Amino acid sequence: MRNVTDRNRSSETGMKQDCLQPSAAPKRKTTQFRNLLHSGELEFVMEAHSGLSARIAEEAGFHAVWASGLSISAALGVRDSNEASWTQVLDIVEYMADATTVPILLDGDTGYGNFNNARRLVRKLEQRGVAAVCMEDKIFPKTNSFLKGSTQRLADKEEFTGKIKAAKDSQLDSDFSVVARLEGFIANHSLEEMLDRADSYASAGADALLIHSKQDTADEIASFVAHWNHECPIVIVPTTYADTPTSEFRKMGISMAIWANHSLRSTIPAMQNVCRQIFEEQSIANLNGHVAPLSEVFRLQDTDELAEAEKRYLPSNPVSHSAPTNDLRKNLKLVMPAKTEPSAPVIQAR
Ligand code: SPV
Ligand code: MG
Repeated sequence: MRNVTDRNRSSETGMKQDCLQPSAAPKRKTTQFRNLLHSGELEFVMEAHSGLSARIAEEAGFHAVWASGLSISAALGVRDSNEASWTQVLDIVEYMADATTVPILLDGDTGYGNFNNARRLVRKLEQRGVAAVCMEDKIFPKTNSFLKGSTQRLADKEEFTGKIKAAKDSQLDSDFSVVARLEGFIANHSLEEMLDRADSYASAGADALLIHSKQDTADEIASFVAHWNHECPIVIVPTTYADTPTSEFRKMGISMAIWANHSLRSTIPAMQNVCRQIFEEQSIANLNGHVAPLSEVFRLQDTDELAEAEKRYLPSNPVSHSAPTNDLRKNLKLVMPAKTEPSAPVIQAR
């Protein structure tokens, strides 16, 4: 089912509006993401939490971006406990999609409610050019999987299965992907239960399964894949087992590894150091290359594109409306509004 016309979808494909040629049309972002899931290679996906960080991830070479719930909430100054509303997250992820040509996989937490909220989320993500969503089998409001001492309550298996099915049934673009994330290992459930849930979610139409683990080795992941005999691609988040060589993941047949929070974490010492230094020195004279030059900020904002567009779309001799030229003044008369109207004079052309 593909009832969305490509003509209206330039923001989704990352195509510039002026190069819409069918033969040269790049794949839709949803298709790009699906192709990554099924590339037969181990693909790496980089975290981002803003338009800027998403663009930087793409420039580094990543073919897809993880819109991390932890990072987005941290950047907003709130906790990873659904304190940011789902529409606030949607607004951020829209900036990220606009700033990139690679697909975005949104960390959609639990889908922000029940099946109904999840399917509305899918429709809104499609409208905003997001290629895929990941939803985890926990209870709303969720807490971060690595938060020590937090209770990680799993959703009922049937309820979450229905949520995945509703999400899949509601997508308009057949290549939009729904990744079902299993938190069973995080919540200390057994491998048997993980396999049972995985089976149920895959049967409901999940396009991939994210198997999460908080161990410092990849043993749980290895035990799961050793018993998992479905085609459904496996996604992992090797934050705590960062020392496991990626060659191990390849041997296990993992499809995608997400570097889930490292862009956000890199900004924290950078901001702390520069703030401390400026505060202590009461000066910005000695930053010595610790901050990007303004030219780099402008480049990342694609300021040149606006300058080019101004040449195309603005009149070559612009007339200022706030300060009419003397020539123009001759053709204008000053009209004073009636007493009941706003007090500012209105300039009216003859
Ligand atoms: C996130 O990045 O928000 C995630 C991954 O959900 S983790 O924090 O590792 O649970
Ligand atoms: Mg998260």
